[in-house]
Amino acid sequence: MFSSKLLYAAALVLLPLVVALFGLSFLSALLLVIALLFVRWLGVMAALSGKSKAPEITLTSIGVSHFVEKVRWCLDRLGLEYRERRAAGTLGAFYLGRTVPVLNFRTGRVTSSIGNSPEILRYLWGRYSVERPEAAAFLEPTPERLELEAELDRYGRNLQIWVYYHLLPEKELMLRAWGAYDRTVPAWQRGLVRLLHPVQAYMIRRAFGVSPPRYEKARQHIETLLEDLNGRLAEQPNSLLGDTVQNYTDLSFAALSSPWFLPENFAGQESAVLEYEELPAGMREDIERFKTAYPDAYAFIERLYKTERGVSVTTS
Ligand SMILES: N[C@@H](CCC(=O)N[C@@H](CS)C(=O)NCC(=O)O)C(=O)O
Repeated sequence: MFSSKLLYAAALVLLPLVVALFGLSFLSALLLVIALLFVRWLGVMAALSGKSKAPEITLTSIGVSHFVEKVRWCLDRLGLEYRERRAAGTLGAFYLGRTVPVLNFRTGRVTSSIGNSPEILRYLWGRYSVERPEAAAFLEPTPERLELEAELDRYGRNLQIWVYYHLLPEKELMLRAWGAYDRTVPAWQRGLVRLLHPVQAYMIRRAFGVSPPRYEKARQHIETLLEDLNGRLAEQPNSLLGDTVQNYTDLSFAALSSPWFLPENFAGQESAVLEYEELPAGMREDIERFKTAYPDAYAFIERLYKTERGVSVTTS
């Protein structure tokens, strides 16, 4: 339930309190420090000796992240086996300074990590274009794909503002989106995110500058992108860049659209994390507009989710 690194960090933080609480002598405190360092060293040696049970690939995620979905989809397309380690939303960002997705993978005897979805996809391409050239071809980062990916990632950030504008006032929906009821999230994190909800909501509001004008600007950016992609797809329905074979930008567009597309069985969860019917009216209005004003983009996302993820939508 707790990772060994986390337990070790907690022990370090609690050590001075233990010393103060029990009025330990200098010698006893020194022995405690040496014991902790010894435990840490044993962990390091176990990892180096190859006896560590760390899986080949682990994806650090939160339940509803569309940036995680972008990477998850590419891992699945590559046919890789990986484990997902799901955390509660917002805790990692504000207390550990890390965003999700993070890809952790064994490199020889050590485990390495990369954060930020574009960098993760570059790593996957670098490694698997050699190991599995055919399967990895969709990840080739051509200049056009990189340019489109940057635009898509911007769309993903605007969608964060869009989601938070609509959902921050809805405590229960927000908690659900942060994984407070997801049993694959460690229980202590579920409890913590519930306890800290007002603080987390405040920090999110500040971090994203969530406000009516900011929402309006984000919605306009979202619609500008949807309009552009809708136009491209009306002419070339198979792929955003007109390729015969879909590439990672196509999957990224579908994945990053998940906050409004609301796929069922998102991220292997048994039902949609948030149901269309329970969303605030303003959010539903926006979703209806995205669907009806950009039908080719919507149909493209729907088709990709159906054919590649075996799921249908909940927005009808
Ligand atoms: N540029 C980053 C953005 C990642 C991002 O913003 N992730 C959000 C979730 S969608 C996050 O980590 N939120 C903090 C948290 O929930 O701990 C990427 O492409 O990976």
